[in-house]
Amino acid sequence: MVRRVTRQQHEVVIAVIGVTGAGKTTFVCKATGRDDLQIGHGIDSCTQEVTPVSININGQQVTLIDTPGFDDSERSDTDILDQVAQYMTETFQRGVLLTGIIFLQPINQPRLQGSEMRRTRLFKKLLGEDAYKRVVIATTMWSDIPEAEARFRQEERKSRHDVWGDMVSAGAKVVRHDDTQESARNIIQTLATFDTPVELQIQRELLANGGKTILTSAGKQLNADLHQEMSKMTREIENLKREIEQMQREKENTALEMRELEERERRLRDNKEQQKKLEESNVHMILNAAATVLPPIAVALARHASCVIL
Ligand SMILES: Nc1nc2c(ncn2[C@@H]2O[C@H](COP(=O)(O)OP(=O)(O)OP(=O)(O)O)[C@@H](O)[C@H]2O)c(=O)[nH]1
Ligand SMILES: [Mg+2]
Repeated sequence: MVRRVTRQQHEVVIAVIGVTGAGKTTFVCKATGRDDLQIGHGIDSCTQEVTPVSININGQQVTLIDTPGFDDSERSDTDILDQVAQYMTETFQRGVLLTGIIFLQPINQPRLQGSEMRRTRLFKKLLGEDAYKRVVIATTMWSDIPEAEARFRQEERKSRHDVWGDMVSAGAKVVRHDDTQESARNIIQTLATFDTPVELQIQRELLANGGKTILTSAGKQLNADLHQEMSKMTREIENLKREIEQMQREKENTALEMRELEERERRLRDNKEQQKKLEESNVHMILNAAATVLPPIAVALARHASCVIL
């Protein structure tokens, strides 16, 4: 049974969340100066476990919690959500309470895609509206695209209520992360000023329902998204099946038509040959008739007759 406990000591604890490849581990390395954490350089997702990393920044104990990213190449969002939820609940029970959340978002995505919208919705459900004021949305990968384009994309996400707008209205901050230690520490500093803990919606909900992820808002959101995706896939499969059937029918028709075509071509060739034979055979007969059937005298008579007529 999950039990609620109170915060035992003040320390800054910040969860770093975001999709895979957003730069979470890089951020933690930059902020702490650690170089032993695994950063992903390929297309595969990298961080496998929730990993707390503690450091003393200007005399203040700060723990950054690096998390595996959603949209993992190997594991499902359900597995990642379970893992993050499990860690958050266990630490919550041990009295390790969060000061804030850094939500990293790469800004080099071509446009607002469905997958980004889905994951943003999921993060919001995980955090809960009450926690928005303790959220810093930090955009990464600025060096990958022209600055004006990155600014435009950030502003677009900020202004849209269904992306970050609702979080911003409730107190979340949107900042640019420049991939430097100074930038990372400035972001941490904006959260370190809070000296009270924040409860995430998922922690509250897991306490209330005995730890069942599916009953939390994030779990329900993920479930609804999965249903929607499954319906879409079912429709796509049905369409593909219909297209394949149609192609097979067309293939059968094509084979029939090909046979028909070949038959006609064969008959045309036959006819041409026959016609040629017929022509040759005619000439042959006339020549033969003139040369062999009519005696020379008959030919002479015929010539003479035609002269008389003329
Ligand atoms: N240009 C640029 N590259 C970055 C930045 N942050 C991270 N990267 C690069 O992005 C890649 C992924 O970085 P990670 O820190 O492993 O990303 P992650 O969010 O921890 O990924 P997972 O562990 O898979 O969830 C690495 O090649 C980093 O060098 C950034 O701010 N700018
Ligand atoms: Mg990582």
